[in-house]
Amino acid sequence: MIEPFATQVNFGTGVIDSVPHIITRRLSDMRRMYADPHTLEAQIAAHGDPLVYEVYPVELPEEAGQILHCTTIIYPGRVNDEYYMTKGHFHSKRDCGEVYLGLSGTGMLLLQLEDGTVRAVPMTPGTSAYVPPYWAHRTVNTGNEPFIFFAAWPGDAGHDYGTIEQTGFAQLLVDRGGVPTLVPNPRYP
Ligand code: PAN
Ligand code: ZN
Repeated sequence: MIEPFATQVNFGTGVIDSVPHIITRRLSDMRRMYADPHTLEAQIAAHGDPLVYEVYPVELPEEAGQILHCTTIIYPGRVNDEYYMTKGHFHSKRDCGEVYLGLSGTGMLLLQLEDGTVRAVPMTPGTSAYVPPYWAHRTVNTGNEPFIFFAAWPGDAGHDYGTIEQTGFAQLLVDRGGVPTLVPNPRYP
């Protein structure tokens, strides 16, 4: 039995107090995620492996009935014309959805079905975005400041990163003259 508790979420920084283990993702963790691997390696060499995003997960057992929740902070940046973003995943238990709430900055939630159907949902502070069951999801920072959001999902959902890691999303979100634009992913089968 878990005692009721509350955490304090800083909407401006994304920091959740009392989170013992922060997840950090650097450019070197994103090697398979970008369409232009040469620019990615050049940026790591030139800039010493910059931070792409951080996750503050509230510590809870990953089991049915629990509601896992966290904040994610995606820093502004690009690899060539592709924005900094999360790895993206399906839930291992495909019939588990999720809710995202925008806290700070500007971004896009990309969603994809197993058949390659892609949807994009813009997010700003106050946007409550719904990830329905069966949709893979990735968030992208399309602005010039950190993009921060809160997420809550079922404790037994699990994370399947492999499927997205192998093929990527069917469409890439790229900067075209300052405008976030979806283009076909040449790597997608
Ligand atoms: C989110 C994500 C978080 C980081 O909490 O896990 O934004 O993205 P990746 O997990 O794709 O690296 C979520 O969707 N949880 O299920
Ligand atoms: Zn998820």
